[in-house]
Amino acid sequence: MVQFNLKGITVVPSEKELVDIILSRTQRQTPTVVHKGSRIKIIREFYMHKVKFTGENFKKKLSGIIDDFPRLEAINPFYSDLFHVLYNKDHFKLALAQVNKARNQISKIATDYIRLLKYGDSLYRCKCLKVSALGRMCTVIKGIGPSLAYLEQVRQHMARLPSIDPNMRTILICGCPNVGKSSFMNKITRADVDEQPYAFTTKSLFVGHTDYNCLRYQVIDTPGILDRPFEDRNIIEMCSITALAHLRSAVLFFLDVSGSCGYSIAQQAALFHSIKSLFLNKPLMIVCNKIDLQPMHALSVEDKRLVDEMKAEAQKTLSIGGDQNGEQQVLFTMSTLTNEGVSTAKNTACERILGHRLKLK
Ligand SMILES: Nc1nc2c(ncn2[C@@H]2O[C@H](COP(=O)(O)OP(=O)(O)OP(=O)(O)O)[C@@H](O)[C@H]2O)c(=O)[nH]1
Ligand SMILES: [Mg+2]
Repeated sequence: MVQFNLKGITVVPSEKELVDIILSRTQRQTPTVVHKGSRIKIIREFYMHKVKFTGENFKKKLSGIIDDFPRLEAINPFYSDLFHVLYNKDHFKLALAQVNKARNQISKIATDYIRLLKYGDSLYRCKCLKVSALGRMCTVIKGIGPSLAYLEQVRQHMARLPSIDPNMRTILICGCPNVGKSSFMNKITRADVDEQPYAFTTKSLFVGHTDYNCLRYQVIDTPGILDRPFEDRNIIEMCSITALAHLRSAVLFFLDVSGSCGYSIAQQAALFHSIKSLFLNKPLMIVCNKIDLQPMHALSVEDKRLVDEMKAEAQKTLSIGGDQNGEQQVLFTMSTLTNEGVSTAKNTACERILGHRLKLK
């Protein structure tokens, strides 16, 4: 699997910059004077060289752009899906295809005009052909202006994405919005994720690292997910879904038992059941957060039943995933405010993902 270098893509110039770069290079790096009295062969070669040189440079620059961007089929499926969620795969491929088409057109213009120049019979005629060739090349470049601008935007956005290593030991934090995912992330890593008392504070994936027993673990904080049909989910939620679907990780499903997040336990349980297929084959833990506001023993009968249902479901997922010790603890309680249960949850998650990976090996 090709490692996808998010930050290594060079700046994509605008169409104007591209034309300026290439034309000034032609001016600086090719001979500048030819005498009227020179033999016609010399004059033709003089202008042919200019056309060829300009065409090659355009082609080199465009090839550089095409090669720099990742081939979506060759990179890790997590990244190719995330790419699709964020930038739309079709739009991206179309932009690259247009750059490629421009490259071919420029190639053809260069060959055509070089052929015509072979029959140029005067300095004036040869010069006109050269001007026309370069002009047509620039027109082609102008045509791909929007594609270049789009690719540059993708590049800038990509450079700001977190560097997630899909093959590392990973702990993934998910759940409804506002349940305290980022608070937990900030407790166990040195990441500084924004935590606010409203939904969708976290708008993209965040990565931090934590150590346990001399090993390093990658912790991923995801944006909150709402319980609604797949096609209604927004880009922010889809980032979480992509991470859940592709990363081999221990999953911590956060449950706000106090309901202060704005979602009742029933709503959170509905979300759990709607995305439970994504938890298959992963060590899953249900973390009941904010027990400082709502102790577990004071839960209503109905809420208790919902939590028990989720617990049973989680245990089932574990045993389907080949985990024979079906009675593993899956329900944890925590308060990121008082620190109660924070380290237990973290340590257990680390042990589980380590054990899971060893088993897979
Ligand atoms: N009382 C109490 N409040 C908490 C606890 N954990 C988090 N909070 C508060 O809950 C609010 C939301 O916390 P965040 O960590 O931003 O929640 P989040 O799940 O990351 O939210 P999104 O990023 O919007 O999905 C903040 O105001 C926190 O102070 C807790 O254990 N007890
Ligand atoms: Mg958050």
